[in-house]
Amino acid sequence: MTESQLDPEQLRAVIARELTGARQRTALLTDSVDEADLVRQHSPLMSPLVWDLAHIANQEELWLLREVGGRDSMHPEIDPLYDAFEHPRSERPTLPLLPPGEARAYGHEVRGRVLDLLERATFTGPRLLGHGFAFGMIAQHEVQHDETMLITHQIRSGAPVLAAPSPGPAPADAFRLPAEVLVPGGPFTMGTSTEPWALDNERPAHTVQVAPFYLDTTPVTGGAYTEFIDGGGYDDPRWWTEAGWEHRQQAKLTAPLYWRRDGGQKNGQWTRRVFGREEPVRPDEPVVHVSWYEADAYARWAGRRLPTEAEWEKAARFDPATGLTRRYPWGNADPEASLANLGQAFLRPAPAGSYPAGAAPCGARQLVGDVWEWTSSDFGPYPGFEAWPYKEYSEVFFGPEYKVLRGGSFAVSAVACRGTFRNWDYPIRRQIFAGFRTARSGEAETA
Ligand code: AVJ
Ligand code: FE
Repeated sequence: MTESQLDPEQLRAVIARELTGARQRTALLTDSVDEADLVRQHSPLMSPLVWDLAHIANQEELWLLREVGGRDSMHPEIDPLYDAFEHPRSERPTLPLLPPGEARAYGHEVRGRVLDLLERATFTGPRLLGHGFAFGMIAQHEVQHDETMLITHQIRSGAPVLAAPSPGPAPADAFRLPAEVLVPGGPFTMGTSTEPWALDNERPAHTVQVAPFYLDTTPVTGGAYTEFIDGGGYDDPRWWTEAGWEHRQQAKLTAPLYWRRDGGQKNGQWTRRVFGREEPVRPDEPVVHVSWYEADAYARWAGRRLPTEAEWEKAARFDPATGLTRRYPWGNADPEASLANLGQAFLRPAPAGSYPAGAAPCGARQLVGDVWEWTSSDFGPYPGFEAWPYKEYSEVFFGPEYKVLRGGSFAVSAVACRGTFRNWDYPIRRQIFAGFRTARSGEAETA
């Protein structure tokens, strides 16, 4: 059910549910640590959690109370503190930020007024209100910061504070899956002009030609990645791009972030730290916390390459039986627990081959959820792109310095998850919940 098929009362209920769900997740992430932990900067790459907390409230106030509701700023003096473009993350701990209690109170007050506004909203008139877009954008913004805060939780040292069950074992058929699947060549419709809450960079829908290619059925696993490490992959410049090799040398990369060898021994067991707990690397789980450079090197070592963004989306959305592009790998239905690992239900990706009900028509599994997947593509606008409602969401990031990630991770909430959703980051970044799968070009079809 997309937001465009709802009457105003149904839409109001969906918005209230999404805003409330986002706030529950925010509360879980910020109530689980003490005040000192909230104001501490756990890494120069991340804001203190208390900054995210007030920034969520400030964006909600800016877009819903001021832009939509026509109100004045509640606290003009703090607005610049929570503008992501005024202060880089590394600087944020030095700012006179609202202390935790005040940040929570601010969020609570904004939310109360937003729910009042929602009661009266008609979803007509200004473009921002159509299909409740501004509300949807703000729910998505909050859960995006929930993922950011979960990254901070993974970085932080100290006793574990988050707990979640582990996903079950992969279904028996996972062991019989072919290593790769064929995606047929030809045109398909990429992006969207109809998904009401899609963000500007996902628009508009446009036709793209994709040559036939093979794609890994599942994301690359920790076990496969260990073979790359043990096979000397980090020590052989043949597998790396020039920039990648330079970075590997300078950053002294030897394994994914958070991995280490048990007892520091050469042939010891690989372990990794997961939200404060050290555990053996699980060979059947998608590898996570690798940079684009590492993913790209692995692919070359394996005699393959990363998929382009268009290839990824065609694999995930194109249905050869109808020639239509669908919302998700499994069809047009919204995500739910049996289809994909989303929403921080587990604090880890599920074993490779899980979620058979969520498979794409080509047979690939786990394209949505589990781990963000690096693609070979730079982040750029689709033909006909229009920045809306603000340039700082995506337009200012377009360019070759950012690589696109697709599919969402276990830390993405369903409201911010679509077959068209685009994420981006620098190729050196690995604190994000990123993995990858590999591809190879198929034979051109002869008539
Ligand atoms: C889409 C994840 C790259 O975190 O920088 C949050 C999302 N934009 N607030 C980011 C976002 C503004 C964005 N990413
Ligand atoms: Fe933000």
